[in-house]
Amino acid sequence: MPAIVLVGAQWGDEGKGKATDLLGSDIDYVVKFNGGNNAGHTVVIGDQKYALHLLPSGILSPGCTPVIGNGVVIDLAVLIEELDGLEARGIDTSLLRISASAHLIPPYNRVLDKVTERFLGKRRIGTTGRGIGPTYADKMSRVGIRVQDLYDESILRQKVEAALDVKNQLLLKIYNRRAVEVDEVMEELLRHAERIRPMVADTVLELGEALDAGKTVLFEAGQATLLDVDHGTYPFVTSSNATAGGACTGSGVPPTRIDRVIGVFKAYSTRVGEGPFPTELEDEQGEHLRQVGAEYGTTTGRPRRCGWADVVVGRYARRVNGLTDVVLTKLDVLTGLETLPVCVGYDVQGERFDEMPANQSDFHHARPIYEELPGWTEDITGAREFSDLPPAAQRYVERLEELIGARISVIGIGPGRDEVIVRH
Ligand code: 2SA
Ligand code: GDP
Ligand code: MG
Repeated sequence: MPAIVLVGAQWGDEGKGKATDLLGSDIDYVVKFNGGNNAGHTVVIGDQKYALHLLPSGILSPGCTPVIGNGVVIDLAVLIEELDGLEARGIDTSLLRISASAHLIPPYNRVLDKVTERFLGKRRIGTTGRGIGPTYADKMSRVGIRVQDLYDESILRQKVEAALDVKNQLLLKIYNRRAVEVDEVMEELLRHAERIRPMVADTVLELGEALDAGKTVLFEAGQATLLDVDHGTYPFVTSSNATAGGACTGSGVPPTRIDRVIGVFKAYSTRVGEGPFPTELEDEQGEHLRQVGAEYGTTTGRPRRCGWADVVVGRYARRVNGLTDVVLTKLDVLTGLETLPVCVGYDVQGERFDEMPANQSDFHHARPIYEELPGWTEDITGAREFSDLPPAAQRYVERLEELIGARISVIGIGPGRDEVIVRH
């Protein structure tokens, strides 16, 4: 299986980091193709817990080459901090490759992200405040700063000056903030330029050659299907393509080379930030899922909104991403609940929707139609075969599989690397 894409099938934090780590030993290259340090992937190996933001989770697998693709936006200081943190814990980061075409998050975009949110007030998106949206906006407006610009100071200065012409107007006149100086931006951008220079590469060529040589490449998405700027719950989305198509544009590997697309689906639903969430539980049941599932943002520490599983979302993710199989995570969190409602459709002001409404207003008004499945009380964290699971847990998995329409090939039953059931 030379090229595999791994995506989030809901609103993120499904456990993509752990799923990537599980595949780690079979993977030669792992590519982050979208987003930046808004992502947070937690991987637990033995008694060690790693939180990754800018680096793909495959960096934890010895011998696997991590790649930051052209579709990523990079905050250099965060990247260096993450690299140093991993090195200090004995993780080899020397193989890292960084696309010369990836965009950099300049300091003014961090400021703009935060002040825009404040300005929006109750219409805010609930961003992570890392400057992600403004940096992708600059990319599309063709005023972005790329990794390769670091190595030609005069070009870099011209680009920073051009960007600041507009940004300072915004900061001064609209947001009543101080103007940013060209020199302070130059200093921040250039501070780590030499340190990363040996890692900067033509990653399109390197990945193409790796695939030609029969190597296995895993593309690891940040965020998820419903946070995708085109296919998510716009405008309550992130600013990149987090769906499988993004793996191609964000890495330069063409669609004809992708062999398999794995969707990671949590056994219930969570969302951080604002936006519609039909199965959200704003009661003690939601609080129960948050506590048992430890549902707090890996990057910002924000409490995640929690709700029941939604297979309309799952089916939509299957369609948009072309899922070949599903990794179902956090089944253990549902242990002890008497009944498990699964959302199988929406009621939108009297009209039934079995598929994702194309119109956002309909989705905002969607009320979940539930099918209730029986729960189980047995501790399932020790299960290693599907047949070790209590019948009700097996039924829950099989029903989700039926309703989503893709095979559930792996089941997570705890955060640890070995707390997993692989179905053959
Ligand atoms: P942004 O910062 O522009 O990407 O925010 C736009 C929306 O995208 C959501 N978003 C996320 N949702 C879930 N998990 C994310 N990563 C972190 C984690 C989040 C955290 O792993 O927990 O720590 O808070 C992530 N990144 C972006 C965001 O909430 C907005 O709704
Ligand atoms: P990602 O953004 O999709 O990589 O997910 P996060 O790392 O932000 O959030 C998933 C959380 O769930 C992490 O803390 C994982 O350690 C944890 N996790 C992953 N799989 C399982 C599982 O099967 N059971 C339990 N209890 N926790 C899990
Ligand atoms: Mg996360």
